[in-house]
Amino acid sequence: ESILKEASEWSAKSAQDVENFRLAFLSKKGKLNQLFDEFKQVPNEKKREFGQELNKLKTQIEEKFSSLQEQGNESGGHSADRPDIFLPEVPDGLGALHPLTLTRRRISEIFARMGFNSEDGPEMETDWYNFTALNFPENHPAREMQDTFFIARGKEQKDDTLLRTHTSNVQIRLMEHQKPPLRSIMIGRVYRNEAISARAHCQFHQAEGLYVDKNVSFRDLKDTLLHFAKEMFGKDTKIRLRPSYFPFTEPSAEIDISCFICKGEGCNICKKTGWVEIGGAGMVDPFVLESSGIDPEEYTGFAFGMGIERIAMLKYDINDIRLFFDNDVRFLSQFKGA
Ligand code: FA5
Repeated sequence: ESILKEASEWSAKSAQDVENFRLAFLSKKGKLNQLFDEFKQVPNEKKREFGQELNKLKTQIEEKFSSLQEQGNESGGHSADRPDIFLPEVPDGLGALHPLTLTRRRISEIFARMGFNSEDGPEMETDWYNFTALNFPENHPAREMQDTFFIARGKEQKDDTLLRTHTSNVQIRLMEHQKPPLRSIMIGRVYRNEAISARAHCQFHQAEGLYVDKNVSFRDLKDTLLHFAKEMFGKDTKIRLRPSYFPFTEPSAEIDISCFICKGEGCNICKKTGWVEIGGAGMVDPFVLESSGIDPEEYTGFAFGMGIERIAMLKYDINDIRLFFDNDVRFLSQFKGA
C-alpha cells in the first residue's frame, strides 16, 4: 500500500520524469521487482493471496505509468535536447546504392579526372548509328558479332530501328555535333539477343570512351587504360592488349587486366590464365572519322568500350551476372556503405 501511495503522488512535467518513474518502479531493480523477489519468501499458504495483491499492484502501477506518459507528452513537448523516448522505433529502411551504380560512378569519376566529360545517347537507335556509320558494311557477317533485337524495318537497312548492341553509337552522335578536341565517356545500357548465363546477359552496361585530337596515338590509349585499371582495381594492376578486330577501329585490341583475385595463381574468374577481358579498344578508323565529318588527315583518335557488369563482378567478387538484375535485397543490402 505504501508503494501504491508513493506512486500515486508522482506527476510528470517532462519525459525525464516519466523515465525516472519507470526506473523507480518498473525497471529490473525497481520497487515492484523487489516485491516479486520477496514473494519467494512468503509461506506457501499465503502465496495465493499475496500473488493476487501483487498482480493488482502491478496493473495499478502500469496504469499510473501510462497516464504519466500522457502527462509527460502534453506538458513537456519535444525538442532536439528532449526527444520523445516513447515514440516507436523507426526501422532502418535506408537502401544501398546498386553495385552497378557504384561502379558507373567510379568509372565516370576516374575518367573525369583525366579530362573526360560524360555524354549520353539513345538506347533505341537506328541501324545507321549502331552499325553502318561504324563501318559495318550492309549485309556483312560482322553484324552478327552482336546479335540484335530489331524493333522495326526501315526503307533501307540503315533506317532499321533496333536496341543498341553497344555504346559505340554515341561516338558517332558526338562527332556529328562537336568538333575535336573531343574527350568523352559514355555510359549506358545495351542489349543483345544472347542466351543468359552466369557470365552473359541479354541486357548489360558499357562504358565507352572517345578521344579525338591532333596526334592522338596508340600509346595514349594504352596509358589511359592502364591508369584507369590502376585506379579501379589497385596500383599493382597490369593491362594486356590482345590484337582483335572491330570494324570501326584499326588497329583493334581486346583489353585484359591482370586477375587481382588470384594474383596470377589461377582461379575460376580468369579461367586459370591470370588475365580477364574487360572490353575492346582501338584507334578510330579513318572511315568512321570521315563519315562523321572529321578530317582524318588532321585528326586521329582512340576509342574503347568496357563491360560494366564485368568490372563490377571483379571489383566486388560477384560470380553470377544475373544477381545484378534479380533485385534480391539480400544481395543489394550488402553494398551499404560500399
Ligand atoms: C564492343 O561492344 C565494342 N563496341 C567495344 C569497342 C568500343 C571496341 C570502342 C573498340 C572501340 P564487345 O562485343 O567485345 O565489344 O563487348 C565489350 C565488352 O562488353 C566485353 O568485353 C564484355 O565485358 C561486355 N559484354 C559483351 N557481351 C556481354 C554480355 N552478353 N553480357 C555481359 N557483358 C557483355
